[in-house]
This record gives sequence, C-alpha cells and structure tokens, in this order.
Amino acid sequence: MLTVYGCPNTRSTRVVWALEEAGADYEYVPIDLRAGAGLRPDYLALNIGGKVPTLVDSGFVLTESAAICTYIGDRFAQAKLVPLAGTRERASYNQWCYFALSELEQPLWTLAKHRFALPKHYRVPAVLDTARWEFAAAIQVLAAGLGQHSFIVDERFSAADILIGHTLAWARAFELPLEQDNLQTYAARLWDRPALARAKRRERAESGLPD
Ligand SMILES: N[C@@H](CCC(=O)N[C@@H](CS)C(=O)NCC(=O)O)C(=O)O
Repeated sequence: MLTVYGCPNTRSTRVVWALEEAGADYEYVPIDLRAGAGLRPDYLALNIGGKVPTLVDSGFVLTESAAICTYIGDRFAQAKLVPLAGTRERASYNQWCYFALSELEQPLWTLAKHRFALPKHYRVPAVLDTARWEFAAAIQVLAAGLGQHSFIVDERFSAADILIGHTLAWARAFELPLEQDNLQTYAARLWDRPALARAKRRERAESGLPD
C-alpha cells in the first residue's frame, strides 16, 4: 500500500500528480504544516526535516519530491512516466529533473523564503531582485532546451514535466512573467492535464478544504 503525506499547495502536489498519472491506488494523509503537524514526533520519525512530501510504500519511506516521482515512475512502469534506467533518455530525464530542482526552483524558493516562509528576522529583502534575475536566466535555459518540443524529454510526457510544470505554476503564482511563447504553450499543456486537476482536488478534499 502506498501512502503519501502532503499538504495542498506544496511540493506534495508533484507526487499526487505522478500517482494520478500512473493510475495508482494510494492513501493520502494530510499534514497541516501551518498547524505545526510537520513537527509532530510521529511525522518526524518518517521525515526528519518535518517537510512534505513523504511516501511510504509498505514500510519503505522515501522523501524528496523528485526522488519520489521517479520511484513512482519506476514502480508503475506501464505509465511510462520515466524512461528506462540505463538509457540516454533516462540520462536526459535526470538532467532536467536536477535542473528543475537546482536551477529553476531555487530562485523561486528564495523569493518565497524571503517574502513569507522564513521567520521575519531571517528575511533579507535585498535578495529578491537577485532571485528574480536568476529565475529569468533559468527560464531562458528551459525555453532553449524545450525548443518546439511538446515535452522536455524525448517528445513524451514524463515526471520531469511534472517537476517543471509544478515549478512554473509557482512562478505564475508569484506573478513572474513567462515571456517565451514556447514556454507559455508548454506550461498551459502541463497545467491542463486531468491528472493534475484530480491531484489538486484530492489534496484539498483530504485536507477538508473546499474545491
Ligand atoms: N527538497 C524537498 C523540499 C520539501 C519542502 O521544502 N517542502 C515544504 C513544502 S513545499 C515544507 O514541507 N516546508 C515545511 C517546513 O519547511 O517546515 C522536496 O522537493 O521534497
């Protein structure tokens, strides 16, 4: 049995999106981060950082959204969410997953941390401009890498698109412009996926929030 621990509007949406794409059967346990549920001892025993997402698969515990999405892709191979291990396609897939986490997400996370996520006395407003500039540089790389392709790896939807699509939705929420036409079309294609809509609904419903 698969269990996801998550919270709406966080990186756990990536994992639930991947599970929905895979047609997996899973249990969802809401972790109300605002109420401090991430710091409960029973949750810290699963995720020592007190963060979401966490996946538990019959006693096997995995954290880190990208690692979990890749695990889901391997476990539900018929969904073809990740290319086969050992292939060049898998290497390109890894490349874009690492890019999503280290280049694309980081400036947005810096914006979030220094706007609202960090305790007030740790926020440094002077870094906000730098983070916007770094994000603009990262999306130029993404736009060039995508070109006129429909998806980021091998013309096939993969979990790398989940990580990137989720991160681009953050950019939209932060009102950062996606000026490149190809990125706008790509983002719209990802945000339109029925599995993403189902994932968001499931997380909200399980957390007792309206649609
Ligand atoms: N690198 C981790 C980051 C996880 C993370 O920072 N999650 C946030 C929500 S998006 C969280 O749980 N924050 C609560 C906290 O920092 O206390 C991943 O991708 O899974």
